Amino acid sequence: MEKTVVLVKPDAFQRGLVGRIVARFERKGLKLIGMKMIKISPELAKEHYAHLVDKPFYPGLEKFMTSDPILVFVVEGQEAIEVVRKIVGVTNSRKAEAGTVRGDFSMSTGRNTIHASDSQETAQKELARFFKPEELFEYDLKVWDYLYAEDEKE
Ligand code: DAT
Ligand code: MG
Repeated sequence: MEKTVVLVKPDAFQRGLVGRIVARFERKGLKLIGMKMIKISPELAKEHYAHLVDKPFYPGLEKFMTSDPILVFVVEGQEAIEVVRKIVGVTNSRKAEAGTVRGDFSMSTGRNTIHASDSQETAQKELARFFKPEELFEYDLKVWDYLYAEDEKE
């Protein structure tokens, strides 16, 4: 079953949105399998945002992402990567659909409250980047039979 990584950014901490953001994923029926607070170093920020380091806004992005702790968590579910990106909404929160995290909680691109892996390859890399194997938990979700029909389970 697919696993994907979510980061709750410093703006969400400052604005008291962390719990409400996590709740969006729980209520959808995604299984939480790892969660912790971390402080991102400049080196880790450069690795995580390698596709953006040459952009003019990168110094501000790094300063923001390393300014305060973040929450990092992993959810598991069928097609979890795509499902989570839909819940997150598009990068510019002003264009994000109402009902998405960014669409409901933010007015900004640079302060858009949340990050989520955007592909299977990225999810794999981000899992390894942020979590040790022993920080991810395998456990039975007792409601599994009510989240998925027989033919939707692996
Ligand atoms: P996403 O976070 O939707 O995957 P991304 O990977 O293109 O988007 O960019 C990562 C983060 O970088 C994004 O959440 C906010 C910041 N960012 C992207 N484009 C930006 C821009 N034009 N101006 C300011 N910040 C930007
Ligand atoms: Mg991205």
